[in-house]
Amino acid sequence: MTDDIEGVGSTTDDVDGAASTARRAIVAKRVDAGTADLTEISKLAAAAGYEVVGGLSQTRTEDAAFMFGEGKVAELRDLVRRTDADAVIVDNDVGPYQTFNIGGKLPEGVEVIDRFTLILEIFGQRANTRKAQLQVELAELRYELPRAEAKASLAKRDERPGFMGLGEYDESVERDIKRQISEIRDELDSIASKEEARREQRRDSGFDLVALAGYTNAGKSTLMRRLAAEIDVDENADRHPDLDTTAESQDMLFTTLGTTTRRAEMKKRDVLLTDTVGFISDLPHWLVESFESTLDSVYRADLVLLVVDASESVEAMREKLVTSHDTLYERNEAPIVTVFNKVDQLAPGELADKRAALSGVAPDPVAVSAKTGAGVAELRDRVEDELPDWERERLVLPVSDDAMSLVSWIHDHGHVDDEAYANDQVTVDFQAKPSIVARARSKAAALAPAEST
Ligand SMILES: Nc1nc2c(ncn2[C@@H]2O[C@H](COP(=O)(O)OP(=O)(O)OP(=O)(O)O)[C@@H](O)[C@H]2O)c(=O)[nH]1
Ligand SMILES: [Mg+2]
Repeated sequence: MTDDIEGVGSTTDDVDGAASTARRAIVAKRVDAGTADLTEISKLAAAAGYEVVGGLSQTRTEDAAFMFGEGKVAELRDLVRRTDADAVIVDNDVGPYQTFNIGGKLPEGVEVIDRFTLILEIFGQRANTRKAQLQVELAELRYELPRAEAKASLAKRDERPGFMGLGEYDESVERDIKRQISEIRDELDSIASKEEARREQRRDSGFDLVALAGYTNAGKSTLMRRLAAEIDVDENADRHPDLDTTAESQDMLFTTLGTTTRRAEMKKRDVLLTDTVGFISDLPHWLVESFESTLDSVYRADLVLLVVDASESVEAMREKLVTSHDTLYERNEAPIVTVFNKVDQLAPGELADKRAALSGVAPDPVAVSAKTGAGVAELRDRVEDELPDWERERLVLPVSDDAMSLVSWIHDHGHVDDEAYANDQVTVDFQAKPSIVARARSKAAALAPAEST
């Protein structure tokens, strides 16, 4: 029996009394070979607000009717009774028929939930922007669509006296789902193009866009706060609305769902850092696609920081690195810097061993602790090194009001190395993105009499 899961308790730390209202869940998983690991599904269940009251696993081939063996399902029923659970969460791709069958063996009212439905539940609870809500709705509809299609074609085939019209009804349900999907897609597209315009606007203002990516719980949000902390103090005055999110860190999966952007000033470059939803393994493509536009900020960044939890085993790190690279390389053109986070958790020598073991998938990682701040200065330097190169330029301008506002524009959009005044002229030596340099030149040309050397 595997009723007790070590190290996985309830994470419901609500005030007295609230805990008793938490839904109680049994987690269950079947694997073909080896031993089933219930850790992740338990964490997901906790993230969705369940109190995990028991676990059950089985190593055997899939049973077509019940997913598990029938004996195991009987065991599951006993466990549900003993623990008074409200739900059974199965960490397998349970088909609708299997879900129905398992449910039939359980006490009345006990829900059978699969991994995807559970993740959708979490997303649904945390979706607090229009975009996140639309994405959750889209994922739900895409989950329902094949089920509705199957029903419609079954009903059509089975149409017989007494059931007349049912096929038509199911077909209209199917059409309705398709219509809703296309409406949501349209709305998401229009949100995405607004966001794209905003990214371009920010680039035009001289910002480099850096995105944090990586698995859920890797420490992205903690690192974001670490990198943004110093500048945040004097930035409060003119915060963009979406910079004004109190990033939170919890030892919980999918803490961050929406996208948060904050300013992180480096030595020279002005960086906007974006934190977003974490990856997780074993998601069906329809679910990943539904959340694709959330990851646009990663795919369209100037640089991606791929954060990995270095306190995990080499095997776990390797798997996550490979999956992350697959996800990123498909759509991403920006350079990627791998960040080994949580190095405060490592034993002496462990970091060197992990670096060596993972050099194939993570060639030159920066090791940091977002928690203690160790290695963060090195990371800042690395970010500046890896960002697309700036161009150098020297402009000689007449001293006039227009020229002075150009000089201050250059200060805002690039990095001024030297500014010298002589003979009614000002000479500005600066570095900036090629597009900014080009604009500064044409602005300078519009001033008369102007020279550029
Ligand atoms: N020991 C240690 N813990 C860390 C470090 N960085 C983050 N953590 C912890 O790891 C957990 C997850 O951190 P988050 O920053 O929320 O992780 P995330 O990648 O944003 O996670 P999601 O938003 O769920 O995708 C929290 O409990 C953090 O306190 C670190 O450098 N060292
Ligand atoms: Mg986060």
